[in-house]
Amino acid sequence: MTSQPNASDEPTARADEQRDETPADAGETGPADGPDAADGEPEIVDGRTIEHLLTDHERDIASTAEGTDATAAKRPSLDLPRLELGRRDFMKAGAAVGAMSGLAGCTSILADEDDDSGGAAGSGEHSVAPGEHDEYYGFLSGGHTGEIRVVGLPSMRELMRIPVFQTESARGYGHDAKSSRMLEEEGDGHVWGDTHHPRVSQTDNDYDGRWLFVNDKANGRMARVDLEYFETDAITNVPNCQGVHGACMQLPDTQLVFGVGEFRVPMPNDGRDVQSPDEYGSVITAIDPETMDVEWQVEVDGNMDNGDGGKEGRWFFATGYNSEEGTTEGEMARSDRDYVKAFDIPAIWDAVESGQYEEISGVPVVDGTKDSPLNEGDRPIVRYVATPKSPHGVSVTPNGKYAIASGKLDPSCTVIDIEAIAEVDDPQDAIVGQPRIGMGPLHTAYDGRGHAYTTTFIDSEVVKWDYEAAVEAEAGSEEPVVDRHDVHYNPGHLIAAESYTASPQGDYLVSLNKLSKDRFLPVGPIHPENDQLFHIGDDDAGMQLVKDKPSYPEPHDASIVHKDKIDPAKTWDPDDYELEYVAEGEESFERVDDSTVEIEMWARRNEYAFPEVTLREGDEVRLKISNIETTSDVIHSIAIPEYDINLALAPQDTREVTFTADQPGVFWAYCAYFCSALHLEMRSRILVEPSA
Ligand code: CUK
Ligand code: CUA
Repeated sequence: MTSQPNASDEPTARADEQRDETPADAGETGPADGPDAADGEPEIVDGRTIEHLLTDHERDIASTAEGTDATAAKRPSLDLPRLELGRRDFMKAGAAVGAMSGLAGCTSILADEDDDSGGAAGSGEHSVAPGEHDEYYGFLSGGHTGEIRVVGLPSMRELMRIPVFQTESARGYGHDAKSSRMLEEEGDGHVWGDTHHPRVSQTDNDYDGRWLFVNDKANGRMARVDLEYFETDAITNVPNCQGVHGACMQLPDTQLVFGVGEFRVPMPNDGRDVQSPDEYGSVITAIDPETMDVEWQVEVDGNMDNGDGGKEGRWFFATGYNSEEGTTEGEMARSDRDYVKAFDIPAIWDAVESGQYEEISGVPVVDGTKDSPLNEGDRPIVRYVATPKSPHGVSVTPNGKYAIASGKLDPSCTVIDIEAIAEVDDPQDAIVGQPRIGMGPLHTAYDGRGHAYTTTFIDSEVVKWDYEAAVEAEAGSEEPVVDRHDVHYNPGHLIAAESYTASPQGDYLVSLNKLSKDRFLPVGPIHPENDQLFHIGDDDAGMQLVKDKPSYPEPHDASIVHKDKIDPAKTWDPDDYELEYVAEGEESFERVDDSTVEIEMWARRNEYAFPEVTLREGDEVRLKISNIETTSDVIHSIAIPEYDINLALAPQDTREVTFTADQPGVFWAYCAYFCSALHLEMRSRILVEPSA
């Protein structure tokens, strides 16, 4: 996959070349051979098959990467018949030329020349002046940084980061006793996570601003962030599954939080069945949002992927790939259809309550595989709806009528009638629409006016379509599409303001693009991603690209919540934590025994209660400290060098840490938050006397 698109190639020649790369060949040749090794019978490419486009797409990524050297940057454009291509357009050209080989239409891709892609600066109407506040909170996952990022919309200014699965010294997360205990006990000491899907709790199908839940795809956990303090307050280690990928809730009132298990593994994964992939399983997990306890799990066939809850509380949908239950890429992408699974939540509860489960790792696991007795009869617990092909995103329309799944390896989205799911004998009859969206559809968001917006990874577009029109139209029709807009480049998720509620705001949408290529100043070989803001409030004007925001790798999904629905604390309320506040005059230093010391102290501008602390080598020290400031934004910390400690202390907050003073010497504990003119003087001398 090293060849650059050849300027002299006719589009038709390229198309022939692609036809040689049949899906079957791609599966058999293996990664080392690359696409050129395929020499099977030419196959007429069916419009619904895109393996050749994927191959082409990979090649274009390679060639564009080559184009980032200085020489290539000077090359203004590359001539192809009918197409004037700059470097930026390579990706699209690959997709468009490929598309021409397989499809009659798709002229819109070629025609859409004016794509507003001009600059990174925001347009005036959608900017936020210095000192003014944004309209929305955007909560973006941080992917393999393990965190949540908070941005304001429409400015796209990053406001805060919330560490979830990783330690973060600036917030003292993983430094103080409570957060380290949480990371230790619910993560077996893992130091990172992979957050994908941040979902904000709802009451009556609207954001209540209480919590945000987010998955850990790496180490199979679900976390809860308290949105009063913007702080992770609970983590649950989910048994019987390797990665929790999709995350969503039972609505309308966040009765349960669901984690969708992705990788199939033995259950429990304790060394049994390692050589028997047939025995591996994949589960969804239901978690109580208050206690964060795992209530039950349901095992299914195949891999699962993303999930979304219906608005009325009965159904929960998960997409899946690998219904083949293969273990290699070739095996996983063989079938033309995989399943959207519709979970009947009350029926699952019935099974749990009547003891129809197997307890694995202390959790009731209900059998939801296709052959399960619980899927016979007139109230199956899981209905398997076959959709093309490796469906990825699934999201329920704001009115609760449809679940829409994106084809990923098929250009269509599948519209499933949620009410019909309960009524039809054959789950396939619940499919009421299958519009053709574009190449590589991944995720869908809503504006509340009947439009769906779907990202197409390969076409690099956001496609706006009318989902009722899709129900009326023939399967495979492009007619429901009302607008399409380039993004830069290769989008994964997109999210519209309050799209996951029953009443989206309909004004803004963010496309989370995986590749930024030459969109920003170069910063070395790892590029930022590109989050692009669209104004979608004017259906006549169409989607307007308003802003580019480079993003540290790598946000997947986001939730956008109106500012009036979040009520963050300005200072801590000592009633909200377990530790007792240490007021001025209550400071104490107590030697409990020969090797144990307990210190309770406070911090304020520009001092600690104790300017000096004397310890003995080997002392176990329990240090509790309160920030006794009442003024908001006056934050202190206590950093203790050599002991890897930095406690961040917001006003009225109290934190605790235990460490062993095993290093004799003098250590200046200091405040790491620049808090006042005398900040540099804010310190305490810690003397650790050698043990004779
Ligand atoms: S997934 Cu990342 S682009 Cu984890 Cu929701 Cu689709
Ligand atoms: Cu307190 Cu700097």
